[in-house]
Amino acid sequence: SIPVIDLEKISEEEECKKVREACEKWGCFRIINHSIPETLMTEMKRVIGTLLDLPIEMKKRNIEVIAGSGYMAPSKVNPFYEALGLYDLASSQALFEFCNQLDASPHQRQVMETYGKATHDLAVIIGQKMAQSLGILCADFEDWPCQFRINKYNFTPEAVGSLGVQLHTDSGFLTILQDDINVGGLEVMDSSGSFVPIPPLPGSLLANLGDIAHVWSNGRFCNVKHRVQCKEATTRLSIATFMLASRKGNVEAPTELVNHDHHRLYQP
Ligand code: AKG
Repeated sequence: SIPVIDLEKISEEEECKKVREACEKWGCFRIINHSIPETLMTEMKRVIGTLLDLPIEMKKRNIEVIAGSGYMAPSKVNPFYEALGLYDLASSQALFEFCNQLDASPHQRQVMETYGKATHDLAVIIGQKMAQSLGILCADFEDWPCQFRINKYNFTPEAVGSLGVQLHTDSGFLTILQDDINVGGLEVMDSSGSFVPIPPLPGSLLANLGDIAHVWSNGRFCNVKHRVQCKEATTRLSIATFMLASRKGNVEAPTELVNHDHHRLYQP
């Protein structure tokens, strides 16, 4: 199974080494003992469940700002999957518009804002630890924008055995995922090409590294391939915070990671 990183031990050398190994070998890990209260996670799950239950005409008001940021209706490719999205999470204007589109209540807004800030801050900390694990101490991810997506899988009895979401990598740097606490189905591909199921672990979060992490690390970090399989006829909910890439200029590997033995793999 995938590595588990204990955020309370993250300043210890041993845990930092585990982060590096997880990023190099898997491109993903479970995060336990993080700072996001379980009550907030539970409340957020409730809020997004309600929003995704809204009539389709309302969900369609959630329009795209960047590719893939708006409402995604069930499609031919992914008939059991739908999602609402927001870009970017750190913008109070964007969150305000998202909430207006969905007629969110003051309480729902409050929960989304608090949760958004908490996952953004966690992504920044984990980004720093990932950089630190490669010996880079000055990396600052504070200004990297986050895209936010709430996912619903309407699994019917006919869906069992088919895919909720196709095999893909995330395009950004780092995704903080709150998966469903009851319904499994998420699978990651390991280095041998086999699928490894990710069973739910209540209270924890998942870190998935995307394409930008691979480029930024000069090929050291793995961008994990993953998919969602329908295991049972029930609703599955998940919440993803995608930290994308710096607003300032192009993504390029820090000079510390480029030398005689490690040529620059990707030109900015
Ligand atoms: C994604 O949002 O990129 C996912 O792969 C979602 C995974 C999940 O629903 O657990």
